[in-house]
Formats: sequence, C-alpha cells, structure tokens
Amino acid sequence: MRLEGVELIRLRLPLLSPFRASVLTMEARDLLLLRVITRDGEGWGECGALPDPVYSEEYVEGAAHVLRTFLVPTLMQAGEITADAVAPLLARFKGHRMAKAALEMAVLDAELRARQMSLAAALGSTRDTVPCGVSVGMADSIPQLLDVVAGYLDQGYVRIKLKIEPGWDVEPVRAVRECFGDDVLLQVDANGAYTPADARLLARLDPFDLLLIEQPLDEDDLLGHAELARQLRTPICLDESITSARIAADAISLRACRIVNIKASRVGGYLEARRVHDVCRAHGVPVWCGDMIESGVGRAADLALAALPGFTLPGDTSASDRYFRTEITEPFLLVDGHLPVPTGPEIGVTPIPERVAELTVNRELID
Ligand code: OSB
Ligand code: MG
Repeated sequence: MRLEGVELIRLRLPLLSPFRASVLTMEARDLLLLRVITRDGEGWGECGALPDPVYSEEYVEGAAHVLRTFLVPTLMQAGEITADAVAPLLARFKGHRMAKAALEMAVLDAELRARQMSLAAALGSTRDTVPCGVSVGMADSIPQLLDVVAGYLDQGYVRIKLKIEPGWDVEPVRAVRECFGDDVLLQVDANGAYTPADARLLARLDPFDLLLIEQPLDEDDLLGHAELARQLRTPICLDESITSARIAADAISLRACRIVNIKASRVGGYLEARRVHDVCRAHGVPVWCGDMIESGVGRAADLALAALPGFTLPGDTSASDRYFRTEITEPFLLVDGHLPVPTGPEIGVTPIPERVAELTVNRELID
C-alpha cells in the first residue's frame, strides 16, 4: 500500500482516579493517536509515550515532532510499503521506538483491514481470552490501598501489581498479604526507583512469595540486575531495560531477569514484540503484557499479543473501566477475570468518531 497522509491526533482522556508511581502522578492520559490514510482504507495506531519523559526518554510532543519531521515523510516517500518494511525503512533514525511503533501499528492495521485478517491471526496467537491483572498505584495510606485492592479483587482481576518506591514497599506488600492471603497472585513494580545498595532492603520482600519484582534498578543497569538477582529469591522481571529482542537475549544470558514484561511500544512495535516473545519462549522465560495506560486502540492490539503462547503470566491489560469514564472504542469488559481477544479484521477495534472528537485536543494532517 501507499501512504497518502497521516493524521496526528492528540487526545486527553480523564482518568477515573489519579495513578501514582515512583516516576509520575497522572490525572488524565494525554496521548497521541495516529490515523494513516491509504487508497485501500485507513489504519489506526496508538503511541505509548507519556506526556513527560519520565518512564522512558520519549514523550508525546517529542514523538509528534519526530513523526512529523522524519518518520512520516520517509514512509510517504517510500512508495509501496508493507508493515514488515516499516522498521527497516525507519532504521536509520536512532531510537524513538514508541513513535516508530505507533506508525508501524497504523500501517499494520490498514494492511490487515485490506486483507480482512485479525492481528491475533497475523501474530499467531492461540487463545480467545486473556487473564488480566491490574496495576495499583501508590496510595496515601495503607487502608486506602487495601480498599482499592479489595475493589479490584471483587471485580475479578486475577493478579495484583503494586507500584513501589523506597518508603512504600515492604509495608504495603505485608498489608496486602495479611489482608487478602497467600493465594492472591501478587507482584511489585519499582520503575527503577532503587539502587544496587538497596539489595538488603529488597530482600525483605522475599518472604511474601511475590511472582516477581519489576525493574528495581535503572534501565541501563543489566549487570546490576544480574548481581541483585543473585541476592534475591524473588524473580526479577525487566520492563524499561528491554528495548529489543537482542537486549532481551542479552538480559537472559546475563541472568539479569527471569521474566520479561513486553510492551510493543517500548520495543518499537508489535512485530518486534513478537520477536521478544519468541526469544524468551526459546529460553523458557515467561513473559506478560505491560500497558502504558492505553486507550482501546492499544488495548485491542495488546490483547492479540498477550494471546501468544509464551504469555504465561497475567498482564496489565485491564478493562476500560479500570482507567477511563469514556473509552474511545467499544469498551473492553472484564468477564471472569479475562478480556476477549478481538477477532475482527485489523487490530480489532475502530475508534468511535464522536468519542474521539469529544476528547481531541489537537489534530494535524501530514500529507
Ligand atoms: O511500568 O508498567 C509500568 C504506567 C505508566 C508507565 C509505566 C508503567 C505503567 C503501568 C500501568 O504500570 C499499568 C496499567 O496500565 O495499569
Ligand atoms: Mg513497569
């Protein structure tokens, strides 16, 4: 297909409750959607970048800039393209994986629509539904945290992830274990808030039988994670550090992690995410699907990814009402702790024009 134009759509989706992690507090999700226009139809992509460069170095305004200035013009000048060709065509531009991922996703969506094929089928996914966990932000007090966790367990979420940082780690974990018992699947995510000197503190989490501790150290500290792994019983899972299939292979060889969180946006797209999955599966390393507080567009594609056979742990792919009052697609509803894998052609959903219009801050057409 040939790209005739790309629309950058900036949305602001108010969150039902603020989300707090070591690196951010968010009250509304400011996000970037992409709509590619081709002669054969349109395609949608969502950019994982947050408004500020606090999770990774990318941010919404930066992603819009690199798309507008380099990535979109390169694809538009390339003539006939396929989704497989997007990453190689953009490879001479360094980094900017989330911006690239959004563009590849939109091209992939358009291609799958034209071929009447689902993303799940294209990726080789094997399940119809995906078990879902929920990521619980830091609270102002332990009783408030316990209320929030109780609510999610009532709704049927099959796994709880607590955001932690120094000063909010052992006590919240202990309180959740004491209140809800040892059977709850429980894990923690530090977003890099600790240093190698915190090994003894982090070892105090070992008695609580956590599934994993996610990204305790800085993203570029693979050796530090390997050293820390030798001092902890809790398995280390990497999120921010894993930016490609090659880095995943390196991290596994170095024994820096025993589990990998896969976010397509962080690794440059769903096609690379599939390769990260394949590398991990070949090494017997379990993976699960992360989330960037995405709208229904990203969620639909994430569910297709999370239906691959190596995704043996519940992901952060929560239902639409975990995040938003207004979802821009048909909402994803939790049934028995699971979400359905979209079966329709393309990534499985189409944004509802009125909803998009209602939440749009800015639209820009590149043609
Ligand atoms: O580290 O997984 C993370 C949100 C923003 C940035 C980073 C992360 C997260 C989450 C969100 O944990 C999980 C969710 O969508 O519930
Ligand atoms: Mg994380």
